[in-house]
Amino acid sequence: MMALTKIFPLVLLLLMMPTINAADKLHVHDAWARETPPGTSVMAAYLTLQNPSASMYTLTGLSSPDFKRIEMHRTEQHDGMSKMLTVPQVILNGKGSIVFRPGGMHLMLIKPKKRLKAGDNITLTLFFTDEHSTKSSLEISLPVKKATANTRHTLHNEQHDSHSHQH
Ligand SMILES: [Cu+2]
Repeated sequence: MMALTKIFPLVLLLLMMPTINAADKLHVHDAWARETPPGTSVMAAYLTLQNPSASMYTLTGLSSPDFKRIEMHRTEQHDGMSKMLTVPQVILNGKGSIVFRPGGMHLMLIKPKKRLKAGDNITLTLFFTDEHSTKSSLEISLPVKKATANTRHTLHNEQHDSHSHQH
């Protein structure tokens, strides 16, 4: 009886948790979203995901209360034209990292629910599955920033492409 009363609160606690959150082990660095002019329907965001564990994760998608939807994109050069392709999921190897950066793989934040300016913060949830198909998620907050002189030239292509986005 003694043991049972000790175990019961723990069982209750486990039941109340939506998932055992394995993604908490992952590290996020350099997360930011690029400020866009008023009326723009897409924003690009960047971050580095680092996996200090030996387990493999698959990033299966993202969501945000601030946007209608989030897509993962890859910029590719085709006959001198740059083009964005949707990436359905990304593998994060054990001890590996994924980099979303200007000019490469990036996050496309689609249809903001309000105008977001430099200094604002965006909440993002990243969804993962592990090797055992166990789902987990990671919630992060990232700042909206103006593009710096350093990133502006690489951003040109994405900015250009976002105008031709069909959403
Ligand atoms: Cu894109």
